[in-house]
Amino acid sequence: MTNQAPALTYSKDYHPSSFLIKTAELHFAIFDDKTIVTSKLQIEQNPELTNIKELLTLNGVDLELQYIKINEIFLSAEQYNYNKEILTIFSAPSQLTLETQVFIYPEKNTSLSGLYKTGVNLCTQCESIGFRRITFFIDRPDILTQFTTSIVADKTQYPTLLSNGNIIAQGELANNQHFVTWHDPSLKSSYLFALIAGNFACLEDTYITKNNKKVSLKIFAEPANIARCHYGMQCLKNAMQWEEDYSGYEYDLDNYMLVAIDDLNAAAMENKGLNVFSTDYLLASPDTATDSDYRRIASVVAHEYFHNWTGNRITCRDWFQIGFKEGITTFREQQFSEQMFSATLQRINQIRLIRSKQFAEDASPLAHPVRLKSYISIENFYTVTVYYKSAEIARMLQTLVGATTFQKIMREFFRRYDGTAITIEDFIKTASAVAKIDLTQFQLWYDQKGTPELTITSEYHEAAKQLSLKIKQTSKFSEQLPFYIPLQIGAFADTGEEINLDNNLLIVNQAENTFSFANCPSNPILSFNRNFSAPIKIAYKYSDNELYFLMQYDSDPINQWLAAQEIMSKIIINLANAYQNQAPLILDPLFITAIKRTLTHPAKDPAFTAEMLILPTHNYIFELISNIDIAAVCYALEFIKKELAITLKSYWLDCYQKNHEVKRYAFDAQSIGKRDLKNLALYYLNYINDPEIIAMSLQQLHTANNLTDTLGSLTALTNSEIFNQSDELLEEYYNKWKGNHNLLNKWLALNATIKLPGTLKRLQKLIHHPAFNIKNPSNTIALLRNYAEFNPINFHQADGDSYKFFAEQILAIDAINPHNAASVIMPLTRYKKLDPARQQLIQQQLQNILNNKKLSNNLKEIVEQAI
Ligand code: B3K
Ligand code: ZN
Repeated sequence: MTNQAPALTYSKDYHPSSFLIKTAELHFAIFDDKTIVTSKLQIEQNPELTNIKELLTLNGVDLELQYIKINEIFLSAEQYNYNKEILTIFSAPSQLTLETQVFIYPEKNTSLSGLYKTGVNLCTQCESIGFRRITFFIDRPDILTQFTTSIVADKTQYPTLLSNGNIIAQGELANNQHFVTWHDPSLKSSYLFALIAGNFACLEDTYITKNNKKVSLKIFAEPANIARCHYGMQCLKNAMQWEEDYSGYEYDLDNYMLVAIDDLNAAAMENKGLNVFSTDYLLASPDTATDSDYRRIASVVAHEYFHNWTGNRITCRDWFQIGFKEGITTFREQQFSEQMFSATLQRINQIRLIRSKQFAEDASPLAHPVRLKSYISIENFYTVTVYYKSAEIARMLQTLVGATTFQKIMREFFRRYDGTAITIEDFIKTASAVAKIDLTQFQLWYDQKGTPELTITSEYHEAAKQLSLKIKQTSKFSEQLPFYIPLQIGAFADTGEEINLDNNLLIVNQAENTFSFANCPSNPILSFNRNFSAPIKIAYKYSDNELYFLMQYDSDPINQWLAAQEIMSKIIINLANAYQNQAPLILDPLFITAIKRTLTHPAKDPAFTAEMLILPTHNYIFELISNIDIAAVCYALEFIKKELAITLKSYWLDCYQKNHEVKRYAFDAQSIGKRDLKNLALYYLNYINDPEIIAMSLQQLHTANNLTDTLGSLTALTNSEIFNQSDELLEEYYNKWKGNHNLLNKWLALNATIKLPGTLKRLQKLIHHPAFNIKNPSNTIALLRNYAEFNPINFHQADGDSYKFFAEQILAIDAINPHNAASVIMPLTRYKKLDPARQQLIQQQLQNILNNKKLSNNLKEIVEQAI
C-alpha cells in the first residue's frame, strides 16, 4: 500500500520477456509461524530476441529474502537489488540456475493472494499476480515453465499435501514430518500454480477417456462435508464428457483434483489439474444448496474444467487478453449448461445478467472494453464485461458463421496455438481464415466499450408487399466506430402466423443501414434481436398490442420473455411517474389479463412460466431512466406486486397448489421448475397480508425437504408486513445453519435483503455477529454487497446513513483484502443516474474513501474512476 500515484500498465507497451524460465524446482517447508520457500529456476535469455541489454529482473512482493545463489554461488549484497517488489540481478549470465530462499507468512496473509491460511488449512491463489507473493519469478502469463514442487509439513496437522501434476516421491521424515513431491509435466504460467496443505477428506472416482486413458478424479473437502461432494463429481464427469463430445479433447494429465475451501477471492480457480473452489460453488446437498446453487455448481465446475484448454493449454500473452480466456470459457460453459438444464432458462438468466449488470457497467464511469487499454490493478478487471460480454462476442461469432464452422474454428485454433500464450488477434485470425470472412470490424467488440443502441423504424408498402427497415446505430461513446452486429429477426401476421422473410439475419454495420424485404404479405409485427443475438439495446416504437402479441405468440421464447419485460418496464416507469406526480395509481387491466393468462395457460416448462411472471429488477429499470427517484420506482414495483396478488389471488393459490409437491427431493428440470413457480406464487401471495397465507408459508417452512423451499418460505415471511416473528425465526435458522458456510451466507443474504424498514440497524448489529467474518469474501458479498445491490429502498434511504455505513465497511475490508474491497464496493460506483441529493451523498462517501491514507491501489483505481 502506498500513497504515491500508482503506475498504469499499457497494452501498447508489451514486449516479450528478455529471459525465460524453463523449469522451476520449488521446496516448501511449512512451519506454524512461517513457510520457507526455496526455489531453483533454470533461466535463459529469450532465444527469439537478439542483443539483450536488460538486466534480469524478477517479481517478488514482500518476500523476506534469505539468500540468492547463481549457479551454486552465493550473491553478495552488491550483486543484486530487492525493493520489496522487484529483484534485479546486476550481471546474470545468458543461462543460469537461480536459487533463492525466502520466508513468507501465510498465517498473516489476509489478502487471499499468494499462500494463505483458510481455516486450519493452507492454500494458494496466484491469478493474476499472487505467485510473486510466494517466491521470486518472472510473474507474467507468457512465461511457460515446468514445475516440480516438494512440500514438507507436520503429518498430523497437514496430512494432505497437494500441488499440480503427479506425485513422484513421498515419505516420512523425522519429528512427525512428511513430504510429497509433485511434478507437473505440462508447461504452465505461474498464475496456474497451486499448493494445498491441510486436513481434508477425499472423494475418489475415475474417468475413462475416449482413448481409454484412466484419469483419477478427487474432490477434497473438510471431513464433515465429504458427503456433499457427489454432485460436484457428477458435474465434473459430465463436463469431461461434453468436452470430448463437443471439442474432441480429452484430459491430458493422470490426476484431476478439486478442493473446496471457505476463503477465496473468486468462485473458483482453474489451477492446472488442481482446481480450487469456494465451498459454496462445489458442495451440495438438498438441505444446504438451492436449485440455483446446484445449477451454478455445474456451471462453475464445467467452467474451470474447460479452462484446461481455453486458458491453461492456450493461455494469455498478457493480462490484456483475459477477456479472451474468460469469455470463450464462459461461452463454452454456457453451452454445456444449456445442454444439461433448460436451454431457455439458462439463456434468460444470461440475458438478465447482461441487461441488468453489464449494461449498467457500460453506462457507468467504470465502462471498459473487453480488452482494456490500460490498468492499475488487473485484479479489478474480472468484471461482467470481461466475462459475460466477451461470452456474447463468442456467441455472436457462432451466430455469424454457424455452429459447425464455429467448432472448426475452435479445433483449428487449438491446432495452431496449443501450448502457447496468445492474443485476441490470434483467435480472430484463425476464425477469419477458417470461416473465410473479414472480421476486422467484428473485432471492435473486443476493443470498444459501451452498449450499442439500435433505433429501428419500419415501413410497409401495401401495394408492393414490401417491408423496409431503417436501422440507426449509436453509442454513448460517439467517437467510436460502428459495431458489426448480427441481428436476428422474425415477423408475424396479426393472425399469429409467422411470415417467412427472405433474410432473418441482418448485418448491421454502419451508422445507418436499410434493409428491404419483398413478398411480405401483410404489415408484420416484428421481433428483433431474437435469442438476444447481440448484446445491444433496441429502440423500436411498439404498440402495447404488439408487445402483448409477442409475449404470447413469438415462436422464440426468449423474445416472448423480452416482450413481457418490455411491457412490465413501461408499466413500472409509468406508475413511478404517476407516484411522483401524486396521480392515482392504476394497474393496466390488459396487463392483469396477460398475467392471468400466463397463470391459467402455463408453459410446458414451469420454470419458463415463472420467468414470464417475474418483474424486471429495479437495477434494470434504473438503466432505462435518468434522475432516478428511488422511492417512486420501489413504490411502483411493490404496488404492481400487491395489485397482481390481490386481483389474481385465486389463480396464484391454484398455481401454488398445483406445483407444490410433497415428495422426495428431485433435481430434474420439471421439479426445479415447479419449485420455482410455486415459490413465486407464495411470494406474490404474501403481498396480500392474509393470516392464512402466513400459515401456508409456515406450513411449507416446517415441511420443506430442500433448501429452495425453505428459503422460499423464509423470504416471503421475513418480508411480510404482518408476520411479526421474523426475528425469532431468523434466530432459529441461525442456530440450525451455523455449521455450514453456504447456509450462513444464505442467512446473511436473507437479513440483508429484507425490504421492511430497519434493515440498516440490523446490519449494523450483524457485522458483529459470529455469523459474519469480514475476512471472508463470500460473507461480505452476502451481507454487504447484497444489501447495496438488492435492497434499494433501505440502501438508498434519504439521510445517507446507509452509504456511510457501507463506505466504512469498504475501508475495513480494504485494510484486510483490497481485491475484495474493490469487488464489494461496485454498487456504490453506479450512482450517476440517481437524484442530485443522493449523488452528492455518495460522492461524499467516495471522497472519504479516497482521503484514507492507507487506501490500497485496487480500491483507489475503482473509486477514482467512479468519481
Ligand atoms: N480465473 C479465475 C479468476 C480468478 C481471479 C482472482 N483474482 C476464475 C475463473 O474465471 O475461472
Ligand atoms: Zn474463468
